[in-house]
Amino acid sequence: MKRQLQATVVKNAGSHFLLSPLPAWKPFPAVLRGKVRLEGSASTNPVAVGDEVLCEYDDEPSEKSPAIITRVLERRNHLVRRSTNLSRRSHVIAANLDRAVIVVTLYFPEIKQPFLDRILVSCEAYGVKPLIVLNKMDLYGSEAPDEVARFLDIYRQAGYRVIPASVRTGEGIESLRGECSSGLSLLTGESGVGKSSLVKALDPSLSPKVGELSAVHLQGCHTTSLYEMYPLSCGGFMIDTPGLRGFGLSGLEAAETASYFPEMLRLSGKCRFIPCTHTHEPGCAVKEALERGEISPERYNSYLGMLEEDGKFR
Ligand SMILES: Nc1nc2c(ncn2[C@@H]2O[C@H](COP(=O)(O)OP(=O)(O)OP(=O)(O)O)[C@@H](O)[C@H]2O)c(=O)[nH]1
Ligand SMILES: [Mg+2]
Ligand SMILES: [Zn+2]
Repeated sequence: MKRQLQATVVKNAGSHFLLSPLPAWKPFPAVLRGKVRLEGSASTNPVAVGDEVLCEYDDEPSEKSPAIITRVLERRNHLVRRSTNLSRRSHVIAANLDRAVIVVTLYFPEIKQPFLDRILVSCEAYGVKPLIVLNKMDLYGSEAPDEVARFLDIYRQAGYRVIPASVRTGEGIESLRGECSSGLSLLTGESGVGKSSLVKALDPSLSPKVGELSAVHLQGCHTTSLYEMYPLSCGGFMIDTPGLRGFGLSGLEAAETASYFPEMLRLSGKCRFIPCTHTHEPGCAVKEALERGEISPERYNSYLGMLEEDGKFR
């Protein structure tokens, strides 16, 4: 007699998965039925961590006789990226998220602001609430406060919540725990910024693998290689992910792009010409705000970069 169960994907190891009937934490192995595999051909992975699925099993599912995933239920939201801007296929990072925690560092590794902005745009486009963690505060020393202040200014002015944090000193950990104590959170960002270290800091009983930075380039070594969810003792669930190398935006229209910059969206309708690309048009409210310093040049440049790319690859 086959039994059916609804469960959440808590680990994705390519063709093998772990499922758990959340909020209960009882992970068991599962595999995909061939048919389900084909349905999601637009993306490289039809099933992602966070997906709600239906599965069937005979007895207790085990490594030897895993449950079989028969259906992926409709997603509340999901986050997608293309591995490069030229690739047509997209990769679903995770599904059914309450928030995405984007981890960055000013140095070690050095921040790539346009990359952060692309992840933020993607969160806005896919309806996932972003939260920025500026990690490794302990390393910035006395010369960096100006740069820290500038970073906080840019993103807070744009309308984002930014938590300065340090796994070493514990700064910001309590605030982050407060944010992540319910629902499902995703940790994302470049390799080596401290995503797995943050999981450990939030709940010391957990032990995701933490890597060293490469001595030469002071960059991460891609220590985390799988998408894996952890139950936090404070109540929420957290997905640790492999460090991103690039973030190709998937299927965004040029005209939409500005609406995914909250500080530009606020001005929509105030430009003389509608639609306005906020590039060459006279009477553009966005460019006026830029001149008054109410929109940061860094964010505006990221926007221009996205438009340019969009034109190039279309
Ligand atoms: N000084 C300092 N080092 C940190 C902090 N957080 C993490 N690290 C160090 O940064 C290195 C990388 O940490 P990980 O947690 O493995 O980084 P990750 O983002 O999970 O990296 P990937 O799994 O490769 O994507 C390790 O040597 C950590 O000890 C921090 O707040 N301060
Ligand atoms: Mg990691
Ligand atoms: Zn405009």
